[in-house]
Amino acid sequence: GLTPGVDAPTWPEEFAERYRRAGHWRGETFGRMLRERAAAHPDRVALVDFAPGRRTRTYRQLDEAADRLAAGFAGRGIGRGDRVVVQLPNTAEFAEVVFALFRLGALPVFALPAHRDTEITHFCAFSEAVAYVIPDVHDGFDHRDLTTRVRRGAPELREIFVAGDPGGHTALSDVPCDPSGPLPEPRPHELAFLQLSGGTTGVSKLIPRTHDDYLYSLRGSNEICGVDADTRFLVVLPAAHNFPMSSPGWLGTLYAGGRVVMCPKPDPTTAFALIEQERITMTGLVPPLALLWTDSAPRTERDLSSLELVLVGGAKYSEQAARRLEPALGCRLMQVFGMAEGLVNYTRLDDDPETIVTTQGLPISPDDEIRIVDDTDRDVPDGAFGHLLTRGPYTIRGYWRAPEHNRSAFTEDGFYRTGDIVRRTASGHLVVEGRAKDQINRGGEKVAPEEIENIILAHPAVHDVSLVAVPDDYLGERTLAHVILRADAEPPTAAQIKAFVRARGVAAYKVPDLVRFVDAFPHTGVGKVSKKGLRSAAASAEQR
Ligand code: J2J
Repeated sequence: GLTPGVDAPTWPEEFAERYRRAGHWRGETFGRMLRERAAAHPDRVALVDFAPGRRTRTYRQLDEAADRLAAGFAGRGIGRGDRVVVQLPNTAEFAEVVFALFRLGALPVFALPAHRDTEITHFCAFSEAVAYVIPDVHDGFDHRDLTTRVRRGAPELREIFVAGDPGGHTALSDVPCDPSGPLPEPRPHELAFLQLSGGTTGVSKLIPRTHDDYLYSLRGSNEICGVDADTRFLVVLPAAHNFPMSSPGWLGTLYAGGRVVMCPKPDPTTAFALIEQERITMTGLVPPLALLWTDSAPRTERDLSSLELVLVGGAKYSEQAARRLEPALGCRLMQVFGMAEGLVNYTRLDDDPETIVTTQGLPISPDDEIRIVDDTDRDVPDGAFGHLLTRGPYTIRGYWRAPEHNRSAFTEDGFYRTGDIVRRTASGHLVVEGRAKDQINRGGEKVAPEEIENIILAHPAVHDVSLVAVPDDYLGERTLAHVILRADAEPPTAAQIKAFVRARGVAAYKVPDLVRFVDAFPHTGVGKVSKKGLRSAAASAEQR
């Protein structure tokens, strides 16, 4: 599971060599990175969290905690290449567990705290995870309740570790740790972790990222955003998501020797208090949160003057909203258009103000290759919009164990088909115009219609269903399920359909916002094929 090329396509040697020669891939690993920072400035604070009281970790403490946990995990039989599903909220334990796994060459699979048994079972089963790490109770939900169902669906799962009260499992704090000798170190070109894709098909694909490629994206992001040892980065979004992890995020901040502050909740009241108290300089937000903060800032009593830069991305940020952020928050705005598969674009600090509010930025790297093409993969004329394809030193060449899907998600010469519709301005900045992929972007949270349609289809009264996006002032898009009922069944209410989805155990953001009962799908055209027909055709194609 550790060597790229075995479980997923990797960069051809000529590209790898080019990226090394250019100095992008420097042979660093996450484990050594933290070790070096801890040696250079052991007593500097690396991380602050509130779980629930204020706790700090110096670089030395974080490094030692990672070593201790690595030894403990090794004692429990976790080793090189093993997958471990990590589902932890914004706490110090998240960083400790992840660095411990990095040290072992075990691969964290980054689940979000919102995921429930359907998603977690899939991540554990598909990745053949040997362990699953959870909090005890988070946001009113007892994660230990998930474990029975997850275990049933994921036979390889041996260990469940709990941050907090273990309730019959193993507490992270009780992991026995007598180092049994030096641990084997992963190599820079090997896989470091599996990130989640937003998904367009029934289930999320796993994204294999290497030490070399991800560390390059951190270094590049830090340079663009001006992250250094004085940076105090507030992690507002779930720490497991690629954006707050790497753009420049908490890993970028640790790379630079700065301070990470884990925000327990994203609301302005909580976050503004922490900005004042912790003298926060930088953070990253999705557009709905940026709107909420912008609206709340003029009325706050809190001192936000330490804030220098707010990054906004994950979904389209409207120009009108973007214009209001800097005056309201008294800091700079940077737009970021990124993806867990790789490519990240930022507006630059020295871009003119119009560019910052009207574009989604430029790629990190001079070696990020961008193509904008029509439906037949031919390049469109300059300035026209089309499908964004990309290839580069931190963009994957294929998903993990998904050869069939990879054939359509990548071109033959290794460009990733982002599914985004963009155009390029004269300055090279990208503007996101829309989306060709079957995905709904609910304020930065991605919903794959097929996943939810499949759940609703299991309802006994449902004949067919189509999940679509509807515009929403706050979230950008919300989900609407068009449901065709069976003639012979007792008709359910909209609330019952939502409750049915919720009861199946999926993240709350995937439960349809609206349900509408229809006789036929409204977007009828000549020769229209039903979604159900499309799905079964796709399923039999996959089986072939
Ligand atoms: C429009 N659509 C955007 C933007 C992402 C940094 C920032 C975001 C992500 C992320 C990330 C957008 N305007 N500014 O990983 O490191 C949509 C696109 C894209 C998809 C990727 C990062 N920024 N998007 O959002 O993997 O459709 O990563 O392809 O979750 O989000 O989603 P995800």
